[in-house]
Amino acid sequence: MINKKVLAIILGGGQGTRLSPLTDQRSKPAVSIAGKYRLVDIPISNCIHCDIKRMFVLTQFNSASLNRHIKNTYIFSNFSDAFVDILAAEQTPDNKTWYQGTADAVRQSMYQLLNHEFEYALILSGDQLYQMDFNEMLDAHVDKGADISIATIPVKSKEATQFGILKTDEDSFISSFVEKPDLKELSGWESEVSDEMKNENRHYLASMGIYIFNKQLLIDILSNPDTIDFGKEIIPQAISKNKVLAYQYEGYWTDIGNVPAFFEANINLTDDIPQFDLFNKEHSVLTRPRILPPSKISGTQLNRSMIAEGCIINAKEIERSVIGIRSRIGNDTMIKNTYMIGSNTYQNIAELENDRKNGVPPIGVGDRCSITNTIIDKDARIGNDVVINGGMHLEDTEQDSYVIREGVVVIKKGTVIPDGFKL
Ligand code: ADQ
Ligand code: ADP
Repeated sequence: MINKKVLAIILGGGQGTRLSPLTDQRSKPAVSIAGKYRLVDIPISNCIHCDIKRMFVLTQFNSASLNRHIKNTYIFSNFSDAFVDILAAEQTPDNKTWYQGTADAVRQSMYQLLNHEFEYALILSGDQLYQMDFNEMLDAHVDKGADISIATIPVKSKEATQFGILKTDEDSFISSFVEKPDLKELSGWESEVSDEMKNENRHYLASMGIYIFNKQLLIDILSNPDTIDFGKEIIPQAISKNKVLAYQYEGYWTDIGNVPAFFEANINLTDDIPQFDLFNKEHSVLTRPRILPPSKISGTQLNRSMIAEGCIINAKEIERSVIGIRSRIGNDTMIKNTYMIGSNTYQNIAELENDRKNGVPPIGVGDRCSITNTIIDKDARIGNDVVINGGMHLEDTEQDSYVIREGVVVIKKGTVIPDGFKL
């Protein structure tokens, strides 16, 4: 029953610049993943599967789509104490600033958290793809008498620079920690890892940014207003004063906090046996049940693609792509390595006719297009005969209707790409 003593705190994102432009008009937890879910569904589903059902989502701004999604999705019985509440950074008479960092976000939300009884705070990132049983981590935390526990995963040296890297003693307590070390700082930070991890060259233990804190300790630590971030200040300071346990995890886990990683995580879902398994019954990803018709597909050769509900597709070929809810794709169009997020609405015949009269492409992708290595955000209107050929040959750029990040073209939400556009 330890999970009943847990309050989950999901860190829903700072300024969101790394996922821009997907976060320009919505908060990060509301960004769509796999064509029908939202990022916040991942940590919430992990919690629900562990019977941890009291959750706060801390976000930098309150977006309508996040509110609507949470309100319409996570509806619990009146007779349970379960809830998912959004706490957006807000100005109060005592506090004029947005969340300055992860620890500051928790500090500013503390007065809300303390309205609930709990013994352990489970602090989670909102931009990671993984299916994890937090109960095992909680059991280890209690069995070992830890003050703080951190989930860790072995990573390669190339990735180690993006994470908090740590070393442990023989009892798995953390003896040293460095946040995002340079490559040249890495020597001496290797840990003893399993043979499987050794074979994959994953010698460094990284913090997954998943923490369990005993309640009183969290309150005490956050009473120092100079601490802004868990990774930068709190964890490095805590290891000398507290018992900080490393909980080793070796399953699939990936950080999807920037555009290229987000793109890759979505496209990888189309693998024959994807590392993140949406078809796993025990760890299913929960989301809002929408009442959408089945997708209607005509004349399309589909290879290794995922098509969400409510699409109308007449394309010639779709390969290694994820096509989100309510997508409309025209005749003779080819789509490859692309994540089309979908649309919020269907246009009716009169609206389509009106668009045609006004020379505006309808929502979706038009006829005879060729689109590769692209993310198409919601409600974009891509005309006929458009060619978008993303890839490393393109330089990073920021335009009105699209951006390019490490070869991935992102068509912004609701923008118009005119007939004949070529990239
Ligand atoms: P990062 O992921 O780089 O490193 P950070 O940018 O602090 O750390 O983000 C952690 C989580 O908090 C993300 O989900 C982010 O969106 C969210 N977040 C950031 N600022 C926020 C704010 N002001 N308000 C609300 N949410 C916010 C951290 C640790 C590393 C660890 C990696 C693992 O610092 O030690 O290795 O996570 O991914
Ligand atoms: P999704 O999660 O499917 O993207 P959102 O909650 O973001 O849906 O809603 C998207 C848009 O769809 C809303 O802004 C609204 O215009 C429209 N919408 C959703 N549900 C309804 C409804 N029941 N009636 C009318 N419009 C709706």
